[in-house]
Amino acid sequence: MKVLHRRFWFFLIAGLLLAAVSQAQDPSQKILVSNAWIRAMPPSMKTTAAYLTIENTTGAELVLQSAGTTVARTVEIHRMEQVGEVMKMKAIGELRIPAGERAELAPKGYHLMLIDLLRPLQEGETIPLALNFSGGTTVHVDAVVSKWGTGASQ
Ligand SMILES: [Cu+2]
Repeated sequence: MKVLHRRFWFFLIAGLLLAAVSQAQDPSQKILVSNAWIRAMPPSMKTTAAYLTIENTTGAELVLQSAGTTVARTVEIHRMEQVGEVMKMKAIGELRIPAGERAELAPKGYHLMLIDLLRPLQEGETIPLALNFSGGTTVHVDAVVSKWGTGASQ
């Protein structure tokens, strides 16, 4: 009886430790995404942009490789670039975020381009975005549709 008890406690404690360790190792918990919003557009527009802030507390470089959403056929990572007198958008393959740093995707800078919208987005509704990072980590975030942003990342 006594042996059985000891075993019980051993497995209980080992199980709790394992759970704690696996949670600490889940990199998605160390990728902090905030201020996610999508620009509200007239219903005739088939593209719009999503903005958000990604904070990398994983301790290693983080690479955003792609993104997805249920409301657009394609999502591209874009950057605004000065070409002569005008600002132009350019698709970039990936966005690197060094350890301990944050990337602000905001108007006039980096953004996620939602291309071929499957339906018009209503102001105030919440749209799920999936951010796919190198190493197979995906972070899900809800972005609110707004004309002017969340206020924090305007
Ligand atoms: Cu763009």
